Amino acid sequence: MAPTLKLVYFDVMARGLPLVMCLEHGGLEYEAKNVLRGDLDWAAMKASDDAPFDQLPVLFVDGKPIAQTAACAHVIGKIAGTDGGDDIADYAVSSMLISETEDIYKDLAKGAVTQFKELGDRAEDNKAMWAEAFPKHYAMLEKLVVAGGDAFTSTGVSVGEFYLWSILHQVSLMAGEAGKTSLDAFPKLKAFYDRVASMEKTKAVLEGKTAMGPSLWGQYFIE
Ligand SMILES: N[C@@H](CCC(=O)N[C@@H](CS)C(=O)NCC(=O)O)C(=O)O
Repeated sequence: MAPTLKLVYFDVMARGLPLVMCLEHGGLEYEAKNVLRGDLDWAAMKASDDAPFDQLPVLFVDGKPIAQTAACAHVIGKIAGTDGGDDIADYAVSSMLISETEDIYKDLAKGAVTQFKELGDRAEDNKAMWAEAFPKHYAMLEKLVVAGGDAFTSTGVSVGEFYLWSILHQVSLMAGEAGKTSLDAFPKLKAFYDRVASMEKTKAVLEGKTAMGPSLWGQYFIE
């Protein structure tokens, strides 16, 4: 029997988007709680054993809390059968993409202006993020796009791909506003991004038609 799943997160895309993408594209039933919407008391949850590292997201699998976004994605992939499974090459690529996305996330955390963090004395970090970090990540990813010119795995629907897409999407929203890094210079990566963006389940996620509800998708990273 499929395990029961409950995702707890805040009111922003950030680390919620990759997990909702993995859950929805994996065709899994899940309950979602948004602590900023008041679905539950985050302070009380933090004080309990339900937040293993005092942070969100937390994915409850049959009531057991799993923390760390990457770990949650791996678990979702295993449950949904979208982690590459017995195909070791696909499994490896999907796993690599999850770790690579975390590296991009680190650059964002260092250089980006967010809903809650102003630029302050990080002007150089912000410049380096746009001029060096993103182009370098994108160029390396471009070389890994293989299947059909718009996918990284033989299925094109692994958790690693949805995880990566979720951060590309958030960077694209920033880039759209600031006009600083565009996927246009990386045609295969762009084809991948566009393919996933055009999927019906992705559209439903972005339109807020998921268990997380319409209020989830505030843009966390601004510029
Ligand atoms: N390494 C963790 C980082 C999680 C994290 O930074 N969570 C932030 C929100 S994105 C958080 O819970 N902040 C609220 C708090 O610390 O109270 C992961 O991958 O999930």
